[in-house]
Amino acid sequence: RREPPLTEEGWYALHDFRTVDWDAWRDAPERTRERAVGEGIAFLDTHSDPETGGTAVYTVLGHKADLVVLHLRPTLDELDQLERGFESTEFAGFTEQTSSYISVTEASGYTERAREYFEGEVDDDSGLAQYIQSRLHPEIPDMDYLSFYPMSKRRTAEDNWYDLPFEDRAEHMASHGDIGRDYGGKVQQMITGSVGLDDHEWGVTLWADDMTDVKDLLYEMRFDPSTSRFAEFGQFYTGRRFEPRDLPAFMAG
Ligand code: 76R
Repeated sequence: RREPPLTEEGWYALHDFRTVDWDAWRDAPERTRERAVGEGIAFLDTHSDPETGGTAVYTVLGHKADLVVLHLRPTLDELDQLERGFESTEFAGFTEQTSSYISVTEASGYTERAREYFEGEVDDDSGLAQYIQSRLHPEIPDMDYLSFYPMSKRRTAEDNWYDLPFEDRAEHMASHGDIGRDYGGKVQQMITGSVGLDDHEWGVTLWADDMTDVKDLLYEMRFDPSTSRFAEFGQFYTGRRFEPRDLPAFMAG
């Protein structure tokens, strides 16, 4: 029997993808539209608090969605309320939820140091503990672009991640982490686990000010065995950050 890595979970994440019914929007009376964007802004603005989670909104390029609202919160109950709270705004009446993803921030004990943390041998105010806490309770960075996709680890007869001994998986994750760290400052990532919560095993949320940095990072990872042999991907989404107060400009096209 193989041992799973120890994990610790932090905030829950909801990626709420929406398309806009542009025909209905154009046909709506001016007063309705003003009320709708007003409600949309009020909802998105009052629901951001970096202490207890965060909310950010992005336009989504391409046909898969027009918007994604990302919420991070300590409990699923809060995410449930937020999802329905948004649905009850007049603004949401002009949108349709085309996709969504439910997951929870996750740190895993693959590295030697992380194992010490999980075994309680590390001070709460040490750099390592603070680093892990920042991965579990991330502040949504003030970066312009977002990339999101769900992924799983492969389970085929030849390449089955879940059949590998712990040491082999730890080695793969170490070389994976080495690639990632080279992009420090350029690409920020949030790894959220979704086993039992959604259709894939993890959500990958990446932020950057230059999307070619994301492309370079992912391309490099594609050649690393942790990805080349063991990764299976869902759909990719590309978003651009905007402030809630710019909702009227977004809706004006
Ligand atoms: O060094 C550390 O403290 C953490 C090392 C680390 C782990 C354990 C790490 C580093 N990741 C870990 C786990 Mn990651 N990560 C991805 C993707 O598109 C692809 O090919 C893969 C999608 C990206 C882009 C990425 C980026 N990582 C994981 C796991 C869980 C595996 C498990 O538990 O079995 C997945 C699914 C996953 C996927 N990773 C990093 C990055 C980056 C940029 C880093 C370095 C970040 C840093 O050190 O701050």
